[in-house]
Amino acid sequence: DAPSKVTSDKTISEPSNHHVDERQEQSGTQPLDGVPTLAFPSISTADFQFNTEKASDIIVETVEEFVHKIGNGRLVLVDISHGSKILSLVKSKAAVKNIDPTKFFTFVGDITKLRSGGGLHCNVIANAANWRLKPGGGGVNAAIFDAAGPDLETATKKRAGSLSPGKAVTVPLPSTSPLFSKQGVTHVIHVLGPNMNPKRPNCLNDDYTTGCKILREAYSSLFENFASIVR
Ligand code: AR6
Repeated sequence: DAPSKVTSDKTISEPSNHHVDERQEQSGTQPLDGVPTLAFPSISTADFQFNTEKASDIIVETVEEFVHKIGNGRLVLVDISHGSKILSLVKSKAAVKNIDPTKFFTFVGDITKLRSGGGLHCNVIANAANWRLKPGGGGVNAAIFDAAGPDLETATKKRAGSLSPGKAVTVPLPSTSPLFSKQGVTHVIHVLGPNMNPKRPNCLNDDYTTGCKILREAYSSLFENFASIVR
């Protein structure tokens, strides 16, 4: 069995490479390259105003802990903007800790268009949700509910009516959702992070002892949910 070289166009035209055929036959429950991948936004650091320096430490530490518990799965921290402070902080701290760059990396792009817009297939995406698990409200939550269509709200309601800070819930996406058919997303994991914004519910009023504990719990819960999908 010859090793497959999946990155070159030349390989695709090689008739002897049956790996290509296998990939085309896949049902959509796995990414095309066969590697389960979770794309996640930085929880709480925009609308919820959580300190990015502290958040970056927590992301890198929880990733380091979970990267060995997800089999051949990968974790990708995504942000929509090129000048993303959280992405650059996490990138440098992950490098210092020598976290395997094939298992964890950062990516600039719209989390709802990773396959069509960025050529990165992620079968699972995380959402920085609100406690009611409702569409709208701006940020990544509004973008994901918009892109997924009404299917996501219906499927979410079947799983949970609300979420406490630090918790996550996995929602399997119906194949009728455009996020499934166009982007290959089979599951959305809603995560509720700690809130430091006085204009939003459950504001922690700068209590970073509690805030850091909740953010850590949120990422652990997110990665555990992803690990259960991979298993
Ligand atoms: N693709 C990738 N990353 C994005 C996108 C996108 N389309 N949109 C935003 N981000 P936020 P929070 C990044 O504010 O701080 C909502 O209203 C963004 O740059 O979405 O946890 C909910 O309903 C940032 O790095 O989430 C909640 O009420 C990250 O996603 C509240 O906001 C998270 O930013 C949650 O606030």
